[in-house]
Parts: sequence; structure tokens; C-alpha cells
Amino acid sequence: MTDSLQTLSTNGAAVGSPDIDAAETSEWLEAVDAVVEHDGPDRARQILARAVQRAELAGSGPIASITTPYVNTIPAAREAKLPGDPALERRLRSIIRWNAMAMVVRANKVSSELGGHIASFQSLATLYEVGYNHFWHAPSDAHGGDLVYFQGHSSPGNYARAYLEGRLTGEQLDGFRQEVSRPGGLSSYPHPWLMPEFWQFPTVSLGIGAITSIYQARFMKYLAARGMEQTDGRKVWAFIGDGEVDEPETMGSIGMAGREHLDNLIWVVNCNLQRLDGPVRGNGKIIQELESDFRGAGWNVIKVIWGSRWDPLLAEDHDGRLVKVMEECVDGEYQTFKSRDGAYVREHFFGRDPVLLERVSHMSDEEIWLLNRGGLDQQKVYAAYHEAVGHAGQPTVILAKTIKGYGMGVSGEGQMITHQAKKMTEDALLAFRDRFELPLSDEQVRAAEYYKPPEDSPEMQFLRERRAELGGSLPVRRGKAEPLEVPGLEVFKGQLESTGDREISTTMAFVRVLAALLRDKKIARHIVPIVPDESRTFGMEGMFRQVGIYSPVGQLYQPQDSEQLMFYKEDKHGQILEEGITEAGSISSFIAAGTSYSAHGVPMIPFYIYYSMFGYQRVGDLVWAAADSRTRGFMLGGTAGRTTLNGEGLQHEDGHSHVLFSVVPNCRAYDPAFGYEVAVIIQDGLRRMVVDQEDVFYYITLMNENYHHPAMPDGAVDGILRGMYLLRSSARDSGPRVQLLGSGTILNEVLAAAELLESDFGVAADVWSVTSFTELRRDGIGVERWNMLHPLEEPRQAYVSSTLGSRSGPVVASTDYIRAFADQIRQWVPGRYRVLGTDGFGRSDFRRALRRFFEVDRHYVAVAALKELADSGEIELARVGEAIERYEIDADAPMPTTA
Ligand SMILES: Cc1ncc(C[n+]2csc(CCOP(=O)(O)OP(=O)(O)O)c2C)c(N)n1
Ligand SMILES: [Mg+2]
Repeated sequence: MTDSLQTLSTNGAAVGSPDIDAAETSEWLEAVDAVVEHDGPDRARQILARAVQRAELAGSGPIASITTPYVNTIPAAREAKLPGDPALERRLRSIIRWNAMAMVVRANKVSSELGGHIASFQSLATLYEVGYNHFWHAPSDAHGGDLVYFQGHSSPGNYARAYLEGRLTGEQLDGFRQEVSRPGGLSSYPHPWLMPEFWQFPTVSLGIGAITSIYQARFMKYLAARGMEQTDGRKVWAFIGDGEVDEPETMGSIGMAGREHLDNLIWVVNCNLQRLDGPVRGNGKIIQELESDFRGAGWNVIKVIWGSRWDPLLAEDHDGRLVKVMEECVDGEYQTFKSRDGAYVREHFFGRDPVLLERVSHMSDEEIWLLNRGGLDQQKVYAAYHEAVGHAGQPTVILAKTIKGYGMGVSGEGQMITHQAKKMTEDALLAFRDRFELPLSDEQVRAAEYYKPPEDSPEMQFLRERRAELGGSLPVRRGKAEPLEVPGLEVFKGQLESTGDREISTTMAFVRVLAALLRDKKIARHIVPIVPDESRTFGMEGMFRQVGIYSPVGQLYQPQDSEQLMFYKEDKHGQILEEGITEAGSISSFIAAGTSYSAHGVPMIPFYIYYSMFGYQRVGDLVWAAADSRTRGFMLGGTAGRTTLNGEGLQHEDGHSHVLFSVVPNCRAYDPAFGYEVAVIIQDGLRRMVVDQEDVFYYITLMNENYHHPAMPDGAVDGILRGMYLLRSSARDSGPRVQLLGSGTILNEVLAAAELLESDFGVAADVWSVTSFTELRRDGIGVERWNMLHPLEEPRQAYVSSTLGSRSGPVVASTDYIRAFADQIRQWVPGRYRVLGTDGFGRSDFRRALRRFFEVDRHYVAVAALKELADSGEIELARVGEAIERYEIDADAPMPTTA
């Protein structure tokens, strides 16, 4: 931390550090005074600016501003030297470059339908290979393993290395992007879901790798602070595209990394100056822009702009003319230079200053062309990584300048089209072979054959030795951890009983369930409550004091409410992750905690509770990434339902998150109405996720409406988990009969409707509590598919069909969600099925008014049931009209969706 304070204070010219030669300092100050007196303050500024620049060029770090000149942060003389044989490493890298390119070219020879990317990895190869050969530890007995977030669309580079390491066969490389038709085929991008023993982090949706890597690094500090796992010495590395920085998820959380001093985090931004369509900052300089952003956010910034071949030119640039031209050129020009040749660079770069042109007159065009970029120079990259891993007190970002499509020549190098180039002309392939000196015949080149040197070649020996030294291959993913023992349902006894006279909400029931888990000896330590500034909304503030809010520095102030029992307590060993107002950050913590079983071998159970509207709707792509990552844990959409959260209006009242979550294949989503349902679902979820280690996660909606909760009926557990169970069976055994379904708090309206139907219309009404339309649909789909594929066997019955099939009468469902939610089970409902739901924009009013407005209240349920009975010929249509009148329903009110 001291380091970071020093670095930060150097922004203010290091005035705080002790003066090691006071006499010398005063001489300098007197000289400044003299200049001001004789030549005026303008002249003083001019001289000082030059002096500052001179010092920064010598590697002083930033002095009076947060940006430094457009040169490498580490001066050549201070670089740590790449150990070993640089030529050997280059040869190995060239082979990996070739194979990565070949697998895309070969796939596209089969069909251009398959796609793939060549250019991005070619710009990254040096940045990856230096990491693989010298820095990245695999998990082993000696080291917990580094966590590397690889750039998604550069996966051919990872596959090409895995091929040399013997982890993948040539046949598998040929199965790139053919996961269905070829056994062992390779996924297009990093997906733990698709390649669970290989990929750890799904990064391809831009920005996701960035934000999740930050919260991963912070989670590792949290694990260590809580004594759950020793994470010292392990690093999180993330590779980010320079175009990717425009995603708010990328830059939106860098402040947290700086603030929390995440010195276990290293980002490498691959500044190849291009994104998909064209230049990232054609009219500016992405590296300079990012330097100030990151430094301002408290990061250690290492710029790796120029390769070693520039060192002599920079060393003799005493008048600063070269650096001046380097600073004047914009990225659009730098891109163009690398799509042309040495003569062009001489004319358009050095030619900007006749003195410079003269200075390079002894160099051939070829030599000028070979002036390399820092991110493609293994020596410069090694030096930067070396400094990054040793830096304490701050996260580090390495801004590495590269060339998109490096080596692709006429087929893409530095060209606007390079991102999507999937093919290489024959000439370009041959030129690639020559440039990287690959021992391949013209014929082998034309066929884009893979190349693997003999096992006893120096390249292969080096490759194996280095990875053995660093603990094994990467990437690698662990699928299971030691299972934990979870408490039985009896721990939640309070929730299984009737609340008697007390009225509570399901949110309160959940808080009690959580409190019980936090008291449970075996599991308490593994619980991770996560909140984005909503604890008080959900009545969870009691936990602040009980388990503390994690802060790396503890609590440096006396909290305003310190006199109170439940004061706001920040603590170095705190258990709660209070994220502040960032749903994207909070779900990133959810992912880090929920995949801890894999990344750290320590199962942790996140309970992430938030305003349901700001969940999927806000961060859907991160939900998808959580699913892909095989995250295990609970997401709790608090104060859910379009009419149950009643005073907050259009932007808060959620009537669709269940439909959104229904699209996630491994998410189990429930809309419970009673405390015992909450308890049963959570207890079983724990069993599935931490005992059986199923790769599922839960979405549970919670409400803030207070009402009486009955005791759990006997035999209800199975139905609660499967999605529905019979709650009320009418005593009438003759006359018309209906089946009413309700979920969430609307279940109470449905129960009331049953009373109305019985007393006002003599209709028998059975009531079912539906905890999950989504789970019911999942069951139905499975059964339907099985029956289709096994036509000659005894057909199976969907759970919905078998339960409702034992009863008679039309079925009516009402929920606090849009109709699509309950409509999910339509094809398995025997007979007539009518669904009421809250389609439309939310608004504020009393719950009663809103439920009437959205037509989901007891009266509408009764009318709907009567209409179904009339349509099936069981009662007169006139009775429906009677009900409309009796319940004072405005039959001509506009549709709520258009109102
Ligand atoms: C959220 C998201 N939007 C769009 C894309 C499509 N896409 C994939 S790569 C790419 C360009 C990436 O440019 P950059 O980040 O500079 O990476 P480079 O390939 O240049 O290393 C785009 C637009 C995506 N993968 N994710
Ligand atoms: Mg780019």
C-alpha cells in the first residue's frame, strides 16, 4: 500500500517524500526564482516542462501530470532481461502462430459457414507466449494457480498451444467450431459450459472478462481476509482488446480495483489500434487516453509501445524530435504505416521532420520496416510482466502496442478488413511461412498443414520444461470441490410453522433463513451475502453488525450510528460484500463466489439480493456468463411483482424477470408465496449445489407484502420443488368445479377468489400453489420429447398433466408476472386454461388498485373462472355478466398494456 501511496503522490511531484539533499534542492529552487524574476513565469514554465519531460523519459514516472510521453514506461536500461534463448522462443511462438492460423484457414476451406478469427491472436501471440513460458502458474501443490482471462476470439491461439503440449489432437483442431458433429470438437470461444475441463472464464462477450476479472481479484483478497483460502502470490491476468475498453463494463469498475489496492490483478490491453470496423481511436491515441484513465483510477500503468529496435533511435533523441513526431502521429496513421512498407514509413513518419529523415538516412527501407512495436517484442513484454508481478499496492495495466493481423501481409496486416479475415491467399501463406521461418514445404503451406516439431526438438523440450516448472498446462478447469454438509430442513423450523397472528413477507422469511444459515456451524463460513446498496430495503441491516461488511482497511471512522446495537460495521474480516450501486459489479462478485469451488477449490455460497427489476433486465449478459461459468448460488429478486412492489412505478415494478430467467438453461427459478416454500427451495438448492455439486443456480423472487403464512401442509415438499402442489381442496363434491393456480403473493388473491366462487356462485374451487411455472415447463418439454421419440412405449405424463388430471374443471392461473410466465405450461394443462397476468408498464398506487388495474385480483379470477365454466357449457353465460356487475368491473376499460 505504501508503494501505491508513493506512486499516487508522485502525481503531485513527490513533495511528500523526504528530501535527501536539501542544499541541492534549494539550488534548483533558487534557479527557478531567478528565471521567474528575469524572464517571467512563462519562461519558467517552458523550462520546467522540458525538464519534467526529460525526467519522465528517463523513467521517473509521471511528475506533473497523469500522462507521460508516448514512449515505454520502463527505460531500456532498466528492463529485466528475458532469460534463456530468445531465438528458440521466437521459433516456438512462430509455430503456434502458424497452427492457430492454419486451424481457421482449414475450417474455412471446408466451409466459410464455420468462421473464426486470425488477426486478433496474431497481434497477441507474444503477449500470450511470454506469459505461458515465464509467468502463469497452473494450480499445483506448490502454487494455487494464476487465473488468466483470455481474450475470447483469440481462442485459436490457446488451442494451438494445447496442440503442441499434446492436450489436443490435430483432429480436434480440425473440429474447431464443430462441436456437434465431431466428437471432441472445439468451442469457438472460451466456454466452461462447453469445455468444462479446459476453459475457466467465458470472455467473448466484450467487457465481461474485464469486470469479472476485477471482482475475481477482489474476491481472492476477501477469501484470504476471511481465512478461507491462502491466495497470496496468485495473480489474476486479463487480456482486453483496445476496442473492448469502450464497453462500460470494462472501464466502469477500474476505480474499485484502484481503491481496494488489488495488486493481484494485471490487465493487458492489446492496443492493436483496431476493432472490428476500423481504428479504435483513429484521430487520437488509445494508449495515452487509457494511461490517464487508469492512472487516475489508482492503477500502476506500464506502457509498452516501442520494440527494442527503436532503442538506439530513442537513445540518441537528445533534442526530442523523434518523441515529438511519435506524439504527433495519431493511431489512424500508425495503423496505415503497418499496412504499407518501409519506404512509406520513411516518408510519412520520419519525413515529418527533415532532421529525423536525415537521422535515419543510413537505414534501408527494410530496416525501417523492421522497427518493431513493444507488444510484439518478447524482451519488452517480459520486462513489463516482470515489473507487473512484482508491483505491490496497486493493480497494474500493461498498455501494449501491437499490430492487428501481424504476419498476415496482403491478407490482412493492419488492414481495415483484418478482423474478419478467415482466409489467406496462397501468396500470403507462403509469405507467412517465410517471415516466421517455418520448416514447411510449399505444398504443406498450400494445404495449411499443422506443424509439430519432433518431441525431442529444443522447441518441444523448452515448451514442456517451462510448463512443468510452472505447474502444468493452462487453461485448466476444476469441476468439483470437497462437498459440504448442509443442514436439514429442520434448521428452518420457524419458517415451516404457521405465523399465527403475525403477518410477515417472504423477504422477512428469507432473511430468517439466511440468518439461520449464518448460525449453522458447518456452513456459515461459506455463505457470501452480496448486496448492491439495498440491505435496508430488504430488512437485512441487522447483518451489518452480526457478520460485518468486508473492507480491506477495516473501519477508519466511528460510524454515526455506533451507539446503536445494529451499527454500520465495516471490518477486515467482514462477510458481507456491500458493493454499492453496481448491479454489474455485484453479479460479478456472485460469479466469483459461485465459481470459487472451481477456481479456488473452496465452495462458497453466494446469496445475491437485489431489486428484481435491476437484475436480469440490467445485466442479462452477466447472468448468461454466470450460467456458462457454472456458477452455483442464489440470486434473490427482492420486492418483486408488478403490483406487489406498489409505490415505485414504471422503472421498478417487475412483472417479467421470471420470463427472462426462464431462458437460462441451468437456472432454477421460483416465485414462492410462503415462508416454508422459501425454506424448502433454499434447503434443496443447497443440497443440489454444494452436496451433489450440480451446476445449477437459483433465482427466487421475494415480496414485501405482509400476510399470514400457514404451516407447511404434509407432503408438500415434492410439489414445491417440482413447481406446484394442491393447497386447498374444496369440500363440495358436486356441481361445477374449477382449478385455480396462483403464485407469489397473488396466490392470496386466488385463495380469496375460491371463497367468492364458493359463496357467491356455488362453484367448487381447488387452489394450487405454483412455485415455478418454469420448472413445470421444463418437465413438460422433457416428457413430450421422450414420448415423441418413443412412440411405441407407454407414454409418460407431464407433472402438470398428472396432477391436474386427477381433478376436474377448467383451469385459471393468476400471477404478478406477464401472461407469458403462466402460459408456459399451456400444452400440458388438461382441458381449458385461462391465464391472467400483469402485461403492461407498471405504475404506482395501492396494491388493491394495481391488481384491479392489471386484472389479476380475486374478482377477475372469479370472472375468468365463471367464463371458462360458461364456455364449457357448465353454467349460463349470464352468470358471468352477473359477476362483472357484482364485482363492479368496468368491462370497457382499456387494455392495461395500452393504458
Ligand atoms: C458485447 C459484444 N459486442 C460485440 C461483439 C462482437 N465483436 C467481437 S470481437 C469485436 C472487435 C473487438 O475489437 P478489440 O476489442 O479491439 O479486439 P481485437 O480483436 O482488436 O484484439 C467485436 C465487435 C462481442 N463479442 N461482444
Ligand atoms: Mg483491437
